[in-house]
Formats: sequence, structure tokens, C-alpha cells
Amino acid sequence: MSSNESLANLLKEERRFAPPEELAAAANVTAEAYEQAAADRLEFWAAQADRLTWSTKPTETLDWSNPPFAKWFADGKLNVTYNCVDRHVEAGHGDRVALHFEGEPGDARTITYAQLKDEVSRAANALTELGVTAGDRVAIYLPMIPEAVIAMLACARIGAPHSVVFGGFSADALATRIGDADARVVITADGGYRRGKPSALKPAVDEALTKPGTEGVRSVLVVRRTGQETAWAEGRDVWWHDLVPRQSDQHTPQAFDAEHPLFILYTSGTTGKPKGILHTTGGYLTQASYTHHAVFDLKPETDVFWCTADIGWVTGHSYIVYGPLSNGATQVLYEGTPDSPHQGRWWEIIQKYGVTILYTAPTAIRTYMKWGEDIPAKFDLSSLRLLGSVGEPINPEAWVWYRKHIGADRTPIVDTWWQTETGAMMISPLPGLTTTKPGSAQTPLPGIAATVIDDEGNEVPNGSGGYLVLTEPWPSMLRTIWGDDQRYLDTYWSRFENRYFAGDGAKKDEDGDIWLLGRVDDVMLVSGHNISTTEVESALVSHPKVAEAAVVGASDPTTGQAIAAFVILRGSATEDENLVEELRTHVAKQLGPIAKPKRILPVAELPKTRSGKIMRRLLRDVAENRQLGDVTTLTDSTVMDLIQSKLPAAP
Ligand code: 6R9
Repeated sequence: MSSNESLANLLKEERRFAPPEELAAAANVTAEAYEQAAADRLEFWAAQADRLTWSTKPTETLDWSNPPFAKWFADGKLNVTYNCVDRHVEAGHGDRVALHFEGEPGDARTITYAQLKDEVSRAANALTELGVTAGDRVAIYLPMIPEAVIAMLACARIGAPHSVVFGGFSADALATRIGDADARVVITADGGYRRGKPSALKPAVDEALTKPGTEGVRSVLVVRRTGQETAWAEGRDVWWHDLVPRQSDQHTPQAFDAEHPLFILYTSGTTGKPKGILHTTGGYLTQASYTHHAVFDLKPETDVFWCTADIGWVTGHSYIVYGPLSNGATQVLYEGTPDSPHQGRWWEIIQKYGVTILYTAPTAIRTYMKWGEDIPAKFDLSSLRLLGSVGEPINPEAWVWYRKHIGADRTPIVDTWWQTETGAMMISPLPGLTTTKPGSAQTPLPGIAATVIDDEGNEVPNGSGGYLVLTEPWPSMLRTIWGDDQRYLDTYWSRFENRYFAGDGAKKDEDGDIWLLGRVDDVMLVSGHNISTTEVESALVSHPKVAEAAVVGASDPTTGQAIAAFVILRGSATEDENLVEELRTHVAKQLGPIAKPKRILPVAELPKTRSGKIMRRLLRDVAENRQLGDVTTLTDSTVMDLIQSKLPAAP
């Protein structure tokens, strides 16, 4: 935000939803958790660390003697994979299903905790045979298949930090990440299934490894998934099925220091080279495990949990692999897209496996809104008892749609705010406690300290907007940016003294609940008022004909910036001139005349990252008639051509 004017507080959302009595009565976490954490935050986290099995119990909780470089549970030792797999088998749950894998072509595989233990042990032995030792980095570039989970757990088991790269990223993006982490081994597949077709992966690895900086890679371990023809580098490439199955299924996990690196995960950011976010062992697992238990109210004996995220996103790390498995959950793992072979695929999967908890992103919910509620209505979704959202602010109307058409107007929704950098959830309702408000993540979780401040660093009063900051260290916080401590300091800790700057705008409502308002870089400045993209988008989505909206501030000679909106219409709606005027009036009525978009353009698709976030920066380029910036992290780069072809000459 460039002016001293704090974010205008425009949106009024009055709907409230109390937690269902039955859920509240049996909830994993009660109001006591907030009280305990408020009384002694460190003691609270020390108690949560007890959820894990340590080979050496920590005596020290937080070492903050060299801020902002934190050490949590520093004198403790543990093995992450033992906590996620072996201990459940030892406790007699070996026959419990860990993963219900559903391939896109319809192939399915069920893996119990006992089988997972064998598979992970073999994979750990295989990596050892390839010469991987504790501390070596391993890049993982796989589709959403069980081997992705197994590979991550095998790395964690031997103390080799993994760096998972989205299966959809290009050879260049992969090469940069392999190079920055200086990986020794790459684990990949011949390909994966996308929209009914095999889509090759291995060629991108071959190309990446011709680029400078990747010379450290000694081996490429290749899973056969699609059976497609694959080029082979003798001496470097090894088939998973040649190496892994012949290994022993016995492997003794070694205990590592709580601060041993667990993984590096790259976030693209809008400028500069990707940042390698470093997470370590004990604190990360404590918070991933606790938040999964608390926010999803997980009952491992009866729940079937499904997080639809890709493993290449932090959500896949914390809420497919480490959180759920440390809690002994039964999960669905789905390889493909929501519309393959038909637009009801997700709901069919929920019906098939009796999914009880669904965790997905607003982008998916809005896509299903666009396709129409008659699609989920064809399936039996009565097993669902809890819904979650992550990745972007969820527009109140999408929230209400999600609850009504997926959750039978019965299930609570937890809107969870967090980041790659925070490692685990930070702000979220608790399903048995919180009376929820559509569009608000509401309350910092027990043990988390977050607030909203203005340009000068003063806390804003209730009813005002500003910047979201975290005011105390938390167990799963990033430890640094891999190889670049200075960038860690500059990016997160220099804007405000002693506080972590998240880069998001937020407001506090009259009750002090937090509403996320989008990235600060996206905030618009119209006639001297800071206006959040989220609020204008939510106003547009609250119109019955709009499924999804993206707004940007485009430079304007009279108002500084003017609001330009790109909208996707719902299934049955058609575009005409009246509609554009109708939408402009609708926004003005919802938020006030200051927020009325100057231009509205109906489009078929919006540019999104692989984790479903709208890339407003590219839309700003379009709105300001500029050459497009970097499009390498887009899911589908043809989307921008489509949008540009629809663009009338600038007024
Ligand atoms: C987990 C994840 C982080 C950014 C974050 C914010 C946005 C995520 C949100 C949300 C509003 C939520 N974000 N969850 N905004 N409400 N519930 O998404 O990590 O990919 O690193 O993105 O996503 O802008 O700063 P990551």
C-alpha cells in the first residue's frame, strides 16, 4: 500500500453459522485450548509437541536468542517418518487404510499403514543404495500418485531434505529449483494422466539436467506410470520398479535433531528468483499435526479425509503428507483434474470413499459454481461432516454455495489462512467452537499471535484495515530462505520491527475477527482510497450471474487508478451490454460508489497459478495495455491469449 490511508472497510457480511451441536459436543479441541495458550504460549506448544513420539524428548521449547532465526525444541530428536507411519503400525493400526489412491483413468490402489511402512522402508533403502545420505537434497517431480507420498517419506526417513516441484512446471523452472537446492537425485515418472491423456514428465527432467547448475544430480529415479516411451540416460537413470521392489522392507529410522532440515519448497513470488522456503523437523511436525487434529477435528478411526491440493504445493506437504499421516488418518489421494472424465468426478469420489472431511481451494469452489449445482446434486455427499478452504480469500457467496450445495447446509466451513512460509495453519475457525462468518478466517489458532497494523506499525482498531502481521514466533515457521539469510530478513522482517510481515492486507471487524483482503501488492488506490481486490471481487461474485471475478487497479489520469474487472459468468448467464451496467451498479450498491469498476470484461477463464491463485499482475498488464510479464507459473498460458483477444480498444 502506497499511501497512509488504511484499507477501506467496505464489505458488510451479516450471515452467521453456529457449529452443529453434535460436532461441538465431541470436538477434539475446546475453548480451553485458547485459555491454555493465552496463559502460557510456550507451555501450550510444548504440550502439543507431546503428540509426537520423540527419541529424545526436548527440554527446551523456543530459542529466540537470535531473532528472527528461531529454534524450536532444539535439544529434542525424532524421525518424522516414524511418526507418520511406523508408530501407527506399532500401535496396532497396521490394517488401517492410509491412502485410497484414485488414478485419473479410474485405476485404484488401497495402501494400509503396514503396506506404507514396507514401501517407505524399501524406498529409503533404495535412496541409500543410490548414495543419498542425511543432508543431501532430493528433488521430487511426480504426478499425484502414491510414489509421491512414499518418496517424500523415504527422504524424511533418511534425513535427506526434499524439494518437491510441481509436476506441471517447465524444464526451466525445474532446473532453477534443482540448481538452487543443489539436488543429488531427482525422483520423477515417465508421465501422469491429465484430462484423460498421458502427459510426459521425464522429458522435462532430461532437459532440465542439460542446464547449468544442475551438474550435482547423480541419479534420476523414474516411476513407470503411463508406460509411454522414455529417453534413457544409461548410468544416470534408474527405474523405480527395478530398484525399489528388490530392497528389504526393513529399515531402522534414525533420529534427527529437531532443527534438521525437512524440506525446501519454492514459492514463486511476483519478482525475482523463486524463494526456497526452508522447514525443519520438530516444530514443523508439531504444528502440522496439531492444526490437522484441531481444525479438522480428525477422528482417525472413522474419518476419511481428502485434501485436493497437489503435492507440489505446501498444502499437499502439510495436509496430505505430514499432518494427516502423523495423526494416522485415512485419506483419498486423487491424481487428476475435477472434470475428467466428467464434471462430477470429485463428488463421485466423495461418494465412492465416503469422504467425511474435504479440504479444497476457493478457485475449485467457484469453478463448480460456474458449472452449476445440479452436478454435485447427482451424488450422495451425505458422508461429509466438515469442509475446509485455503489458498485465497473465499468470497462470501462462494462460501455459502459450498456450505449449501456440498455441505447440505449442515457442515461447518473452516477458512484457513496460512502460507508456505508459515508451514501450517495460523488463522482459522475451530469447527466445534466458532460461529462462522462467510469470508472470514476469523481467529488466530491457539498459540498463534496475529494482528492487523497500519503503516506506522500501530494496531488498527476494530472496524479498520491494514497489514496482517504475526507478532510471535510459531513452531512451523520457515527458518530461512535456503542459502539466503539476508533475503529472509529483508522479505519478512524488515517492513515492521520484530514482526513478521505476511504481505497480505486484512481488516478487523467490529468483533475483532480477521478478514483477509488479498496481497498488498494487489491493493488498488482509487482517488486516494486503498480498496481491496477481494472486497470488489466478492461483491461481483454476490451477483447471481457471476461465478468468479478478478479485479485490478489500472492507472487512470483522473483517479490515479481505476478498477478494471474480469468476470466469469455462471453456466446459464449470457453477456450483453446491460449485464455490464447491471454489475457496475450492483458493486456500487454493495460497497459504495468509490468501488464501482470503471470497466468490466466477461471472460471464459482467468490466469491462475498451479495452486489456483489468480495472477492479477498479468491482468494489470492487460488492463494497462502492456506487454505481459512472466507467464511461466501459469497453469495454462493460452488463457491470456483468449483474454487479450476479447479486449476492446482501451477507452
Ligand atoms: C497455504 C497457501 C499464501 C498466500 C497468503 C494469502 C493467500 C492462503 C488464504 C489466503 C485468504 C485464506 N491465502 N489462504 N488468503 N484466506 N484462507 O496458500 O500457501 O501458496 O504460500 O500462499 O495465499 O495471500 O499470503 P501459499
